Amino acid sequence: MYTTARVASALADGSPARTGKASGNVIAEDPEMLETVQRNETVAMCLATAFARHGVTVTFGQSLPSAFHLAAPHAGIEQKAYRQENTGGAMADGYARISHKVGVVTGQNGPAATLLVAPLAEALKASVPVTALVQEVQRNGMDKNAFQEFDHLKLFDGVAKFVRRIDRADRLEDLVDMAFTAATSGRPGPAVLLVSPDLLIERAPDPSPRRANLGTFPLDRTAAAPSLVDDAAELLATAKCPLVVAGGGVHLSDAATELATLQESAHLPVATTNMGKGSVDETHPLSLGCIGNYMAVGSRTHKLRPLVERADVVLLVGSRTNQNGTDTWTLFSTSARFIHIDVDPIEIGRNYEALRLVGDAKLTLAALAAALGRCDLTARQKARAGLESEIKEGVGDWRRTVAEVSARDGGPIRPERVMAELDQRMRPTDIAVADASYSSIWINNYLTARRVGQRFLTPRGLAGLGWGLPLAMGAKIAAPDSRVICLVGDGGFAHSWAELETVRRLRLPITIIVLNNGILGFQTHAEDMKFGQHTNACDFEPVDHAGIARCCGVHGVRVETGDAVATALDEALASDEAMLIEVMTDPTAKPPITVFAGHFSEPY
Ligand SMILES: Cc1ncc(C[n+]2csc(CCOP(=O)(O)OP(=O)(O)O)c2C)c(N)n1
Ligand SMILES: [Mg+2]
Repeated sequence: MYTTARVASALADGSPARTGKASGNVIAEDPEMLETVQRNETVAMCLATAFARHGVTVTFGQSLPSAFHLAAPHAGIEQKAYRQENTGGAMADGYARISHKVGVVTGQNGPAATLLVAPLAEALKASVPVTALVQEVQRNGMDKNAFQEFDHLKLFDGVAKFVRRIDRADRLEDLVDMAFTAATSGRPGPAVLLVSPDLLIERAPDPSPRRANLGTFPLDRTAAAPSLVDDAAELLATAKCPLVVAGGGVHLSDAATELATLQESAHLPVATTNMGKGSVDETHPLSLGCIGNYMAVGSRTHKLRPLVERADVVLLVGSRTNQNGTDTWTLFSTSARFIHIDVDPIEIGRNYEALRLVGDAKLTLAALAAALGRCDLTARQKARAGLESEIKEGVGDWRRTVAEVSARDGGPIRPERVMAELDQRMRPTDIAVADASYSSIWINNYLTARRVGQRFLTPRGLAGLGWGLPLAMGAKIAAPDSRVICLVGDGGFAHSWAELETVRRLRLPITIIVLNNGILGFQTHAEDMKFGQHTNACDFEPVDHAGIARCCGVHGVRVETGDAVATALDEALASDEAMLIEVMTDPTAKPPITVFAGHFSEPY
C-alpha cells in the first residue's frame, strides 16, 4: 500500500512532500501509485464519474483538487478556469440559472474556500443550485494547523443547504447524491462537498449501484392540494381587481409557459419582480413590467402603481416578497387577499398572510389555469379591455416621459440612451445580465422581455457588486448560441475585471457594457439624499476600462457621445469575439428609484 499522505502533501500546495527526497513529484516515484493514477482507477475518477452521472460537463475551477481535475476530462468534464474564487462561484451560478443544471465550482482549502462564501450566499438567497467541491487538508493533518487548514464545515454552514466531508471512498457516491439532491430539490440552493487530496488518489472502491441523474432542477415536482387550488381559482375569478406578481421562482421552476397560459386564458394582469423579469412577455397587453422599488417618474410601471395598489386579490408566484420587490412592503393594499404559490412553505405568509399553495410553480400554475377554466370568467373577460388600455396608457406615458433623455446625443451619455439603443437590438433569444446597483435597474426597467421565458440575470439574492461579468460568463457557457449582453457600473466592474483574461482565454463572445460615471453612483446619490453629502469612497480617479480590456486581449472601445452608442453596439453584437464598450455616462443620471422622489427633480 502506498503512502497517500506524501502525495497529498505534494498536491495540496505544491511544496515538496516530506519524503526525505528533494523532489515533490512523489507519485512518479511510486510505481504502484503512479499506475493507479495513470489508469484512472482512483477515488478522484470515481468522484468525477459520479458528477458526470448528474449531468456535469463543466466545472469552474482553478486546478484544485488537482487529482479531481486531472481525472475529470476522462469522465467528459471540462474545467473552465477562473482567476478568482468569488467570480468562479458566480460563473457557476450564472451557468446554473441558464442551464437548469447544477453549477459546479471547485476550490482549494483555506483562503480559496473563504472566497467561495460570497457567491454561495448569493446562490442561497437566489435559490440557485451550485455545488462547491472544496479541497480539505490531508486527513492525517487534520486539526494540527496544517497548511491553510480552516474549519470549512463551520465556514459554509450559513451559506449552503448541505455541507459534508467525504471521509471514505465507499460512501462517496452516497454523499455526492445527497449533495446534488439538496441542491436541486425543494427550494434549490448550494451544497458543499469537502474532500482530502489523499483520499482522491486512493484506489477506487467497488462500483456503486447508483444510476440516477439528480443534477437538473426542479428535481421533484409537487403540486398544491386540488381543493386549495379550486379555492384560489374562485377567489381570482370573482375578485374585483386581481393581480399576478411573478417572482424568480417562475424561472427556477421553468413555469413561464404555464404562467402565460394563465395570463391569457384567465385575462389576468401580470407584474414581475426583478428576479421574475422575463417570466411573461412584456409585449403582451396584460403585462405591466417590473414592480418594486423603482416606480418613480421614469419607471415603466410608474403610472401602473394604482393598478397594483387597488388589487383586491394578489397571486404571488415564487416570490420572497422581499423589501425591493414590494417597495418596502408598501405596494399592496392592506385589505388585499393573497394567494401564494411557493415551493418553500416558509416564504408563504412571511410578509402577507395567504391562501397557501405549497408546491412547484409549473404544476400548480397549470392546475390553477385548469381550475379557472371551470370557473365563470365573465368578470375577468369584462375587465380585460379596460385593463389593457390602462396598461397601454401607462406604458405609453412612460415612453413619452423618457423619450427625450433616451434620444440625447452628445455627452456625458445618459444610460437611458444606451438602453434604448440596446432594446432596439435585443432579440427574444438574447440574455441580458447586469451587475448590482443601477445596472440591474437599467436593464429591468428599460429592456423589454420579448418572449415568454426570456432571461435577464441580476444578482438580486444579495445585490452584491461584481457578479455581473461572471454571471454573464456562466450564462454564455450554458447557452453558447444565445447572445449575452452584460451591463456593469465602473465600481462593480472593478470587483471582477481580472476575469477579462478568462473571457479571452475561454473565447466567450459576450458584449460587456461598462457605464463609467466615475463614481459609486447609487452609494453617492443615496448618501447625498440622506446626509446632503457623501464619503470619500465614492469618487474614482479616471480609469481606462477599454484599455484594460485591450491589455487582456479583449477588444475595447470608449464611447463619449450618445450618437456613437449605436455603432459600437452594432460592432459588438455582430462580433464573434468578446467586446467591451466603455460608455462615459452622466454621473447625475439615476434610475427611477422610488425613495429618491422629492429629493431630486424627476425624472432624475
Ligand atoms: C459587494 C458590495 N459592496 C458594496 C455594495 C454597496 N453598493 C451598492 S451600490 C454601490 C455603488 C456601485 O457603483 P457602480 O458599480 O459604479 O454602479 P453605479 O451605481 O455607479 O452605476 C455600492 C458601493 C454592494 N451592493 N455590494
Ligand atoms: Mg459607477
